[in-house]
Amino acid sequence: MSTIDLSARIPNNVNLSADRTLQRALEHWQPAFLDWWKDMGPSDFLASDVYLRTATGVDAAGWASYGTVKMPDYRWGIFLADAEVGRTIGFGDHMGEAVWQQVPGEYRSTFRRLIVTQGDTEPASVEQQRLLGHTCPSLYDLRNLFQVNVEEGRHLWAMVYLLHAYFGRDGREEAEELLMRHSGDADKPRILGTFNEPIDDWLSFFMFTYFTDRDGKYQLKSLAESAFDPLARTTRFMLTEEAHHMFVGETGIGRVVRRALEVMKELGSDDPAAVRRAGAIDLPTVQKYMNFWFSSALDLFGSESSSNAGSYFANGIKGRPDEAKFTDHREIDTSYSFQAPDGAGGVKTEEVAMRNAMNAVTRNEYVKDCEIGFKRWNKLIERAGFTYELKLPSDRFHRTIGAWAGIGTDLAGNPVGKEAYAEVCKSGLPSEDDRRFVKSLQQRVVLPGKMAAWIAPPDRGINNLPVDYEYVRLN
Ligand code: BYC
Repeated sequence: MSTIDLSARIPNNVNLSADRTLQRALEHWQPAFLDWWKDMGPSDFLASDVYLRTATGVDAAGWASYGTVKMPDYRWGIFLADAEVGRTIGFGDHMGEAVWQQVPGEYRSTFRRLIVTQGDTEPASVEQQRLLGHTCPSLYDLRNLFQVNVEEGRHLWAMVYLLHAYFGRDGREEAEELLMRHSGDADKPRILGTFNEPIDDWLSFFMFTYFTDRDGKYQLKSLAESAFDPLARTTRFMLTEEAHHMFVGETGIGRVVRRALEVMKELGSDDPAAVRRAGAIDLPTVQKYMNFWFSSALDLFGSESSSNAGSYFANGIKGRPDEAKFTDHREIDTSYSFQAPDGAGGVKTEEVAMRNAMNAVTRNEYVKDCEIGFKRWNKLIERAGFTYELKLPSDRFHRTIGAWAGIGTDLAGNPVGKEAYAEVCKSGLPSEDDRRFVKSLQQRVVLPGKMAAWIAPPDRGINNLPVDYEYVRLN
């Protein structure tokens, strides 16, 4: 591929047409990415025409250009949010110094590792979701799935850009590796646990986009504070796209709840078995999926007490989400206390240096953000005249990372014995039977405007188009 083709093909604001080194790296990587997309991306929809949003610039007009495109022809671009003139480091030991336009040698391997970890999640999620298209509940949802997928692809490009532009040969090698690890692969799995779980039903997809993508939002917000300016600017732009992914999750769960309520009203009963017989997903099953996906997303924040997190903060590598809203940006002699298991079935208070508690601080902000959807869904339930309440389980429940890893608790976070915990998991997490039931509903609906029986239609279509617009033409 000639270099002129390359910069025309890749919308960017990084002056790609003048950067020979970057062009050479991308000439190599771009065909490998396309091969990966064909092998590991959405299965079977390569020839479909999809109504997609493409970022062609960072301003209001450019970041959301809509049009119909076949996914392999999607123009994955490279964008950094506009530079902030005179930006200085906003936290840690380097606070007040000018931000870095190159990676300082002493932090190089740490930055590379964080960028690789972030980059790894993006293609992982596309791989996890690759079979979902076959069971889409509507063309509207199919289009949203593909929009999320192509944008995760673009987020991979964003991290690969940083690896290529700032990390030389080892960056190029890491970029290749990002296409070699695969979700759930026994030999070369994705780096973070959750990203190796398949997502093979749409309820899980909505949970993933609500809970897991929101972890993405908070990690990106923390990286957007980084002293390494290209990383900060790249992640700031990624956040504009991330909002749609969480919209898909929040409205998806809301539509499942709405459909359950319609059926409950028709039946005049909230009996879960009757709701299921009528082809909708009962609210207790929705709650169990929430318990599973929330606990799994919490693990993505790392441990409450983490010397890694402490040194990221001290060195200006990764801050807190919306760092400016905190009062102390150095946190030198401050501490953070949290509740941990005491090893004897009870709870004790632990105190750690605030710097080492940054994972917990970020996670707390995430949990607050998760609660917003619950208010909306519970309002739907209340308005429909039912008394059920959907709620977040305790952040101690069902954990595999951090202070509560492997400790049995009830849904409210009280430590319980082994047998009682097995009972809580049985009633509080999706059982084989629940999963079978949800899967039994997954049937492809592709008539424009039609919805599967287990989900209500959305309130409105995409970009002011009607809900019954043919968002995907299946060629
Ligand atoms: N799985 O000190 P600790 C997204 C490792 S999602 C496996 O407690 P630390 C997206 C850890 O690496 C956002 N390993 O934690 C969403 C460390 O290993 P070493 C992705 C784990 O290092 C949907 C050891 O355990 N972005 O964008 O402070 C769709 C001790 O760790 C896990 C990022 O994650 C785990 N869950 O923080 C698409 C941002 N947790 O050093 C996309 C970049 C911990 O002992 N990553 N470990 O060998 C980070 O900032 C950090 O790596 C973490 C962990 C927050 C993940």
